[in-house]
Amino acid sequence: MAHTLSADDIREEFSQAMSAMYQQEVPQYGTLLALVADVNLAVLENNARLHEQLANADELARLNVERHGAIRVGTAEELATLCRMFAIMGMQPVGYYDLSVAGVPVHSTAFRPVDDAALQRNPFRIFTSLLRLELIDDPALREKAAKILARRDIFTPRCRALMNLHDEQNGFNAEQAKEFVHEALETFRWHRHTTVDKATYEALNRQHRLIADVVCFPGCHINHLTPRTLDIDQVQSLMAEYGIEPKAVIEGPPRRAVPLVLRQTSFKALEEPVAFAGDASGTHTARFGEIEQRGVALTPKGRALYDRLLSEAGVGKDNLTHQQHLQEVFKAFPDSEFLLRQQGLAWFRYRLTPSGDAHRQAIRPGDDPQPFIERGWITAQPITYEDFLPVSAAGIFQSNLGGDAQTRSHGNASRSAFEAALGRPVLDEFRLYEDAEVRSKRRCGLL
Ligand code: OOG
Ligand code: NI
Repeated sequence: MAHTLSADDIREEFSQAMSAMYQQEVPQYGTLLALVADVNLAVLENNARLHEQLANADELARLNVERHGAIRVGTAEELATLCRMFAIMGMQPVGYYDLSVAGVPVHSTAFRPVDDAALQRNPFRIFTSLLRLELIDDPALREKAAKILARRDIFTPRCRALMNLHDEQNGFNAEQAKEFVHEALETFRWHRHTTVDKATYEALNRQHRLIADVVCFPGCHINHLTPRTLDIDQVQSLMAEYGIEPKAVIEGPPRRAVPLVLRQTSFKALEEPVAFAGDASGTHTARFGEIEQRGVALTPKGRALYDRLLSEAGVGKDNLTHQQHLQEVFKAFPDSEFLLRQQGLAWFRYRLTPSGDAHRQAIRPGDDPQPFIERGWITAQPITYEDFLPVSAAGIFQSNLGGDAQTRSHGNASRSAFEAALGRPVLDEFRLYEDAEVRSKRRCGLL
C-alpha cells in the first residue's frame, strides 16, 4: 500500500486526540498540565546537568507529550479487541498485575510501545484492567452483570471495519489513520447516560464501586491521563495554589539523586452527574487526575531490594513525615549511577562517545565498561522505567475508590485466564529492559 503511516505516527495522533478530549471532559486535567509544564521548565532552567543528560538520552522531546491513561473493561472480547486496536498504534501488552491482592476485582496489563525508537518518539501507555465477574459472590447479580455486558459494543461499527481493513492492507494511509483515530476515540469517551436503571447501578455499586463503573456505561471511559513531571515534590506542594486538592502522600520511593522507578500523586475522583435509564439521576465518581515522576528501571535484584524497603517503610499519614521516614529506610539503597551499575541494581543504556568511536578497536566483547566510562569513551544512561507498580496501582485504585475498598483477598493470581482473554501472552518487562541494555552494549562492542 502506498504511503502507509507508521504505528508511531498513529499513536502520536491518538495520544494527542485523547489528551484534547480529556481536557474538555475534565478541565482540572488542563490545569494539571499547565502546572507540570511550569515545574518542568523551572527544573530544566535551574539544572543544566539534568537538561544535558535528558537531551543526550533523547528524553527531552518525549517529555512534553508523555502521558499514561487507564481504562477498565468487562469482557474477554472487549480486551482482545483493544489489544488489536492498540497493536495498530504500536502498543503491546506488557506485564501482568493482579489487583485482587488489594481487594480490587480486576487484573491488568499495560499497553505500551516497546522498542527504543518508539519509546523515544512517544511512550504513550494505557493501563488496562479486566473485570473479574467471578469475584461477584451473588450469582444472580453476577449473571445480570454478564448479560448487561454482553449487550453492549464499546467499539463503533466503523472502528471495527477499519481494524479489519488494517489487517487486510497491513497498514493505513493518512486519511484512514485519521478516521481510525477519530473512531477509536469514541470507545474512551465519557457518557453521562448509564445503560442500566438506578436500582441495578446501586446493586452493582454495593458489590464494588469498580463493578458499577465497568458494567453500567456504554463505553470504557478513560478514567485519568497522567503527565510526567521532573519534580513531583514541587508539583505536590504547588497543587493547592492551582486550585487542586492532592491526595495526602506521594506514593512510591522517596526523592533521590538518581530517581528510582516511579513516584505518583493524584487528586481525588470527581463526583459527576449521571442520568440513569428511566428518569432517575444521581452521581458517579470514577475520573481523577494523577502526576508521576519516572526514574531508572530496576533489575530483579534491585526490585527485590526496592520491594523490601518499601514494605518496611509502610504507609504514612502526612506527606512530610512519610517522605522523611522513606529517606531513612532507603539509605540502604545505593544512590549513585556508579553504585547502581556496579551492584547490578538498575538497567543502563551504553553509548560510545566520539572519542570512544575513534577507539572502537580497543573495546573487546566481555570488557568491563567502567574503565571506558572513566576515560570518557562510553557513557551509561539510566534506562527509564516504562511500566507501573502493582503496589502503586493498587494505591491509586484505593484513593480513587474513596478509601472504602474491601481488603479481603480474592485468591490466586490468574495470569493464564487473563492471557486467554487477551488472546496472547503478555510481554515480560524485565526481559525488555535487559534486551535494551544488551543491545546498547553490543552497539558499543562490549558484547
Ligand atoms: C488504574 C490505576 C493504575 C497507575 O498509574 O498506577 C494506574 C485504574 O484506576 O483504572 O493508572
Ligand atoms: Ni495512573
